[in-house]
Amino acid sequence: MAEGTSLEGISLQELQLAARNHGMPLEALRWPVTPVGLHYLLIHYDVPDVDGAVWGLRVRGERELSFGLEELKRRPRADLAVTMECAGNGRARLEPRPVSQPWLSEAIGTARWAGTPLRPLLEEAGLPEGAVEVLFTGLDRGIEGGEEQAYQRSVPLEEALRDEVLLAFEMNGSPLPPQHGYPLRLVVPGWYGMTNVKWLAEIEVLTEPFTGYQNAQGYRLRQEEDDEGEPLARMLPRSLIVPPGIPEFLSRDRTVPAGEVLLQGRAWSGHAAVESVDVSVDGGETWAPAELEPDGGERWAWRGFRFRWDAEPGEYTVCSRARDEAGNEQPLEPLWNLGGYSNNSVQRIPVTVTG
Ligand SMILES: Nc1nc2c(c(=O)[nH]1)N[C@H]1C(S)=C(S)[C@@H](COP(=O)(O)O)O[C@H]1N2
Ligand SMILES: [Mo]
Repeated sequence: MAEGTSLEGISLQELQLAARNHGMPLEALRWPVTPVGLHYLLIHYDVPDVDGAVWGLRVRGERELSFGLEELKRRPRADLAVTMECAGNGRARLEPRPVSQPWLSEAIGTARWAGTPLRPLLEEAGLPEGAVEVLFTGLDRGIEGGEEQAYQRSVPLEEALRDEVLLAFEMNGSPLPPQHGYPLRLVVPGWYGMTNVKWLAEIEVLTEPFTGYQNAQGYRLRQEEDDEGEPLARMLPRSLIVPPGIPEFLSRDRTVPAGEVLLQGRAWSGHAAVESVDVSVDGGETWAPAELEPDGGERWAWRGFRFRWDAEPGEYTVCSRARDEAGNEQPLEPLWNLGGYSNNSVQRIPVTVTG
């Protein structure tokens, strides 16, 4: 068994992480934009206490610029609905289980982020000859993999220059709350959550790839400790269904009365638009197409789907499977990797239909 993995039950350390970093209750899939307090949360270290009145952002390109919060708010404004998912979503369903934040399938949310586009700011600072990446540094510090660090992630230059990349100071129409990065965070639509650096303090254009912990050690797909691995980037397709009927308290297994059951859910992919979603009520033996809701022109937000199920009494396992226009499809079984990343295998909901 690889180091740092466990076939045993969740440890108190994993529970400690899980109690801080909450998921989105799946019934919140009903809302196209997730209410702020229901959006998932992932904080590697501590929520920093930032005074927006004295906070400043440093931007280092060919020149060094600095901005206060009010200055950033006076710049051109853009807003975008963006579905965000932690790269570790699905980790706790891998066997052996990689030991880290033990997500099942709820590390998701969609917010309407508003802020100022990144690109013009980088252009004002000037892109040095040979620029390859842009480094984003947060104010939060901690120790990870034995290294003391600020939370820092780099983004390839061509991604950082996409029109949709925002420096966001609002979430769902209000200033960012402390836990989501007040006063400013990066939003890179389509990428897994770790890229969207919160509590931003500094942005630096790099002429060499960043070799810090969160890019070189963390967030890579590897089978063994000494593999170099592939860096994680865009979200693979995933779909989730609002659990139907009512839950049993402890197992959260569902009970619904026989008759027509409307199964509703949402699907997304960071690679390409969602092309189709299929639904199964027999654990993935047979599938039927769900109806996609109109996409509302929001490429970076999840897409609603619905399926009418004529449910007869019995025991069922309800599943959904999304496919994107690039041909990526959710697998039926998880693909294991050391860090427990990007497990987008299909959701399985046990449902009892009563007569
Ligand atoms: N500064 C900073 N930014 C961060 C993190 C962090 O711990 N510190 N966590 C990252 C990870 S792993 C994820 S999944 C997302 C979670 O964003 P949310 O808590 O707003 O949902 O923030 C990312 N940005
Ligand atoms: Mo994450």
